[in-house]
Amino acid sequence: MKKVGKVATVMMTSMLVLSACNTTNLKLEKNAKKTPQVSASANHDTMENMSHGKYVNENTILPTQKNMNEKATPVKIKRIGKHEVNVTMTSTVTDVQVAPDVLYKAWTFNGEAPGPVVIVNKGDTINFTLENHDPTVNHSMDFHAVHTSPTKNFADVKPNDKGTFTYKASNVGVFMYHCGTAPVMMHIANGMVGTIIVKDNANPYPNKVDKEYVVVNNEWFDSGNAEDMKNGNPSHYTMNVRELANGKVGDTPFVAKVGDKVRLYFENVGMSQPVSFHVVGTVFDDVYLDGNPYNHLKGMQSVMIPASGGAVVEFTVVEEGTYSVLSHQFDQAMKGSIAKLIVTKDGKLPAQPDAAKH
Ligand SMILES: [Cu+2]
Repeated sequence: MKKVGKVATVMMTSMLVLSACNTTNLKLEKNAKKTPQVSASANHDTMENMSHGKYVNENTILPTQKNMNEKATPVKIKRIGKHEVNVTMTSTVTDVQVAPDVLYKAWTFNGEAPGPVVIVNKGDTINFTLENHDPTVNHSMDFHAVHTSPTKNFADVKPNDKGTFTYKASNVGVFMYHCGTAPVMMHIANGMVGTIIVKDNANPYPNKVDKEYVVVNNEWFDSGNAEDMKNGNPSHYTMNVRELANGKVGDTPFVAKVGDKVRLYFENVGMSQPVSFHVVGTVFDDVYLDGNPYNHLKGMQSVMIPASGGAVVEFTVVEEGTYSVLSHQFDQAMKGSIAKLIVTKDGKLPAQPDAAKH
């Protein structure tokens, strides 16, 4: 698991244990020798080291995808003008570990599930290219951050082909992206989801913050079965966390120091369920629904985020401790919609983090 922080991971908690399920906290939990948690990763080092697993979605894997397991690669974002960026992503098939000895053959963007965080600036024209490495299935990209014709610019890209689409990111905020190929439900449930953040550097959020993280909630269906998806009862949730440092996505642990003001870019990429987003032990001093500065709320305990919705939340951590970042719908938290923010005096990880309480 040594590189687990460098790729997006899918981590599932056991029904019996409320435990961390983000990349960094997996390490913490292991170090702390707590009750073992069920974890998952799209990381190939992990794959190589694990014993032979069984795909939980075995019955739904297409024969041509059976031997595919493409390595995670970073999203390519190249600025070609003051207000123009080229973004290139792949659609592919990647093994995702959903529990010890249990694999999910996922459809992914860039070999990650959820896919990589994309960051652009307000007003940018995005030239988006999707390289479809899947040998059998069409895929596409639906960015919630743009105004465009879906039929033209969210169009399918055929297997082993690529397509380029152009649109503008006019609205600041935190948005979902997903594959929009029919049946959309299946492409979303199989892992083709992620987060795009549109920043406004000319008019940033008013508060100065010490730490920024991207937190992404997702749903999984261990059968891979369309009927289960239609019934909207996920077997697992995940809460992935990525650091944002100097505007770039990093992989440092989910930590803060006492007195820090923390900003979370939260996005609910799950297929169907709303999420009651909450951080144990604090109050959201400032909330911007969908990350838009005009949607400003104060003093919120929990924020209801619809499927596909997002929010920017800010709070200050005043004491040391382990702060659960979770859906307060506890059926979801018990199935994995929980991560843990470690707060220490110096902002460094302790050898033995204390147990979360709620
Ligand atoms: Cu797709």
